[in-house]
Formats: sequence, C-alpha cells, structure tokens
Amino acid sequence: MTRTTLAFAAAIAAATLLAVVPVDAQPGPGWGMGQGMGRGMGLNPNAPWRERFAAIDTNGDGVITAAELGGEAEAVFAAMDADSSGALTKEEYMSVRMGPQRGWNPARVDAMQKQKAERFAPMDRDGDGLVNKAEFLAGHAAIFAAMDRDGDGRVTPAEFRGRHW
Ligand SMILES: [Ca+2]
Ligand SMILES: [Ca+2]
Ligand SMILES: [Ca+2]
Repeated sequence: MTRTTLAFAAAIAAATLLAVVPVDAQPGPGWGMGQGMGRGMGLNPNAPWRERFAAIDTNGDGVITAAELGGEAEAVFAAMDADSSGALTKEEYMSVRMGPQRGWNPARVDAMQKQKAERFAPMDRDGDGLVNKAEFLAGHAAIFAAMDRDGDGRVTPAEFRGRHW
C-alpha cells in the first residue's frame, strides 16, 4: 500500500470518527475531510460523499458491507499506528490531522480535532490509555451498524449519505 493510499485511508478514518460533527456543505475535491452533506448535495453526482463511498465499496457493487468498512478501518489503523505497536496512543491518533484542505478554516480544523479527541476515550474500552486494533475495529463496527438503518447488512448510498459523515 502506498503512502498516499494510507493517507487517504487515514483521512477516511478521521471522517468516520468524526461522523457526528455537524458541518455545512463542504464541496471540494476528493478527500478533503469535507463532510459534503447537506443543502442538496445528495443530488450532486460529484458530491464528495460519493467518492468516499466508492473508495470504501472496494468490489464496486454499489453497497458497502461491514467487511468493506472493516477493511478500510484496518488500513486506517495501520496508517495511524506509526510505530506498529498494535495500539494507538492518543498522540498517534491525534497526529493524523484533517486538513487544512481547501475550504477549511483553522477554526473548523481545530473543532474537528477537538471532536476527535473526545472520541478517543470512549473507544478505549479497557481504559488502558491506548486504542488497540480490536477497540478501533469495534468502533467502526458500531458506526456501520448505525449507518445500516434497515439492518440488512449493507449500507446503500442513501444510508451512507444520511449518516452525515
Ligand atoms: Ca461493496
Ligand atoms: Ca485500550
Ligand atoms: Ca442497509
């Protein structure tokens, strides 16, 4: 896996972990952590979420499975785990910053980093101060379950879009 790919993956993870950040439409190219949802973006075939969706839908069948999201989460974890210790320190977790990307102002980046910081402790289920891979993947499994609103084990574009990443 190339560094660029890992960076992408890290960006996805950051977006995933920040799924609750309420932001307005964030057009912009590619992976710029833009949340991209809102204000009619859903009808735009070039909406950022579509690119993100396509990247996670590795077999290209138009739906995201838990395995596909899990694979993404594993790549993200590997990208964040700088020393390959199998667990993320808060520093490692936070070091994958979002932006600055086009359209992102410093205040927003700071706000997202703050949101991210608040996610760390809940993911650290055993409270050892580290988020290990199992904890990280469990966090993503929960996100998948939340997105799969009809519980059929597949996240459709509509479900994905509605999640407001
Ligand atoms: Ca798929
Ligand atoms: Ca832990
Ligand atoms: Ca579904």
